[in-house]
Amino acid sequence: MLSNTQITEYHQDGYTVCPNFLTPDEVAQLLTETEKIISGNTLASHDKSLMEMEPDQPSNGVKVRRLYEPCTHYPLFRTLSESKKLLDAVEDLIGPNLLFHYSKLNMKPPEIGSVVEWHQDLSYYPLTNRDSLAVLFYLDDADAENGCLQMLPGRHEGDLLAHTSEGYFQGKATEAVDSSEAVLAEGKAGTVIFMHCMTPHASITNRSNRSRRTLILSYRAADAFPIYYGEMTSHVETHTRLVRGHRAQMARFTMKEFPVPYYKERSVSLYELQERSRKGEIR
Ligand SMILES: O=C(O)CCC(=O)C(=O)O
Repeated sequence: MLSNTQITEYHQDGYTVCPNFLTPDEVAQLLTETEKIISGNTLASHDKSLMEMEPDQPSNGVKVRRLYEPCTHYPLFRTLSESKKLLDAVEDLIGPNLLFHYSKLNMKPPEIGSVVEWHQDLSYYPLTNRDSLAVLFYLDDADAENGCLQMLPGRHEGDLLAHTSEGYFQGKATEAVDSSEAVLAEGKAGTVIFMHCMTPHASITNRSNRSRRTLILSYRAADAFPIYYGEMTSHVETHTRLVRGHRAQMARFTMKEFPVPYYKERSVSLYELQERSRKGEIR
C-alpha cells in the first residue's frame, strides 16, 4: 500500500519514488536470475527473441541492452508482477481492476548503456483512457553518472508532445523538451518508481563503470483499451493478462482525440526505433 503522500505526489507530479520497496534479498534473486538468462549470449550469437544486445561492441561482446518480456518468459518475474504488495500499490493509483500490460529489463551496462531520449509511454500505445503506468524497479544503485531516470514533473496532464515527423512515429519527442526542468530520480537498488503513462522521461548513456539495471512493468486499468490496432499493438497485447479484479465489459473514454502512432515498420524496441529516427531513416 502506498501512503497518502505518495498517492498525492503521483497525481500531482506524474510519478512517485518509493525507496526500499524491494528487500536486498529480492533484488539479489532477480539479479541472479538475470545473470543466468543472459549468460553465454554474445553480440554475434544470442537469442533475438529474448534479448537485444548493445550494438556498439565487438562481436564476442556480452553486453545486453534489454531482456524482452521477462514477466512472460520467467516465473520469478511473473510472480513479482502478480505479487500482492505491488498490485496493492498499483490499485492505489489506477483502481481495482488491473491488466498487466508488458515488461522489459533495461540493462544499461557500464560505459556503454544506450541513451533513452525524451518520450511519453502512451505515445507508443494509445489507450481509451490514461489510467496506465510503468513501475520501474532499480536493481542497482542509480544516479546521474550511470543514467538514472529523468522525468518532467507535472507534465502528465496536458496534451501529448509531438512524437511524429513526416507522418511517421519516431519513438521520441520531436518537439523541444526543456530538460532544465527535469528531475533526476536517483535511488538505491530496491527503489521503485511509479510513473504515469503521460510523464515525459529519458535517461542518458551510462558513463560509469557500474551497471544500471532497471526492470519495468506496465499496468493499466482493465477498461483502458487500445484505440489503434497496428502490428505493434497486436504484438504487445499478447502479453496482456488480468491480474486483479474483473475484465471490463465497457471501454472508458476520457479523451476526445489522441495522436495515432504510424510505425513505418515493425521495430524490436524503443532503442532501435530512436536510433533509426536519429539517422533520419523514418520518413
Ligand atoms: O531505462 C530507462 O532509463 C528508461 C526506459 C524507458 O523509458 C523505456 O524503456 O521505455
